[in-house]
Amino acid sequence: DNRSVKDAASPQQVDYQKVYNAIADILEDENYDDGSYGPVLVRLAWHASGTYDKESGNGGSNGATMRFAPEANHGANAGLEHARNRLEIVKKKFPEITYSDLWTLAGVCAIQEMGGPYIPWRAGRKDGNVENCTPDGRLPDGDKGADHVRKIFYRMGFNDQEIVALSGAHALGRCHVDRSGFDGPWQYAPTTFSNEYYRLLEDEKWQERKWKGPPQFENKSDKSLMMLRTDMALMTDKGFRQYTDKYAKDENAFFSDFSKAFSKLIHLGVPTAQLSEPVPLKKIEDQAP
Ligand code: CCH
Repeated sequence: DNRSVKDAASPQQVDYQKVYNAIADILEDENYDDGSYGPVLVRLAWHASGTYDKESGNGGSNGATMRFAPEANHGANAGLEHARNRLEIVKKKFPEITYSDLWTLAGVCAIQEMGGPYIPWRAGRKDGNVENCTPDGRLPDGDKGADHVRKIFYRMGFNDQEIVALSGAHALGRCHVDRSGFDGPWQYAPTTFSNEYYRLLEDEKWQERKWKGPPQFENKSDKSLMMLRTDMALMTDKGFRQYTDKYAKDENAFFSDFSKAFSKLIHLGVPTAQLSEPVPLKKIEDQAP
């Protein structure tokens, strides 16, 4: 219903490279987690977008409806207030950008600045109202298997190869007991984007962790890393495994496929007519000093 969607500033009025640089400026904080807000910003962009339902066409990043209580309080979104609050610093400097553009742009910035591939990004998302909130249950549960993962991601319009590529984002960040109930990082350098997730899935021995928390796996060698059941499915399910093998061996293939799949994710459900041409967003290291 377009009448309930506020008109945003025309996308041409915003200098997105400046916004990008302002986000890059607030990524690091030695007192937060592993020293970076990057991972939780990637999770925000993903959860804002991953509510998309291709049948009804609703959900997705257009709207930024996680600002409102029903969606902010969905169990899957626990902890994302850290990301949303951090981005308020940038929103104050650039009030003309919509939240929905800001959150997806922040995901792109975080991935690129943590060493990941360039991600094509278009501007033009409009912020919605509380009525545009999606129902709970559209995002995946970590304690389930391949069938659940397929059901959730097929609903967004992704195939097996894209599911495996997107999951490589778990190279970043960690699980927090007070957010999801799960605990720990997937790899040893959780603020560096790489194909480590696939390599460790295949090269480490994984066993069920014995603890009071929800079911998760730990690596036998030093028990400092974790995998969710949904992560393990990428190794145990034949349809997924071929791509896990490929990305474990070939980081360039992973970077290229991740870039396409993540770009698709953050534009799901946004009417094409609303979107700008792709906006070139340079990494800080590639900008003239
Ligand atoms: Fe994820 N993810 N994710 N994930 N995720 C969690 C954390 C991150 C699942 C469950 C969890 C994707 C797919 C899945 C990130 C990016 C992506 C956590 C811990 C759970 C649980 C949350 C906490 O406690 O803080 C499941 C299940 C699936 C699929 O089946 C996809 C796709 C992406 C992005 C492309 C990132 C990044 C994090 C780390 C967040 C942080 O705060 O460190």
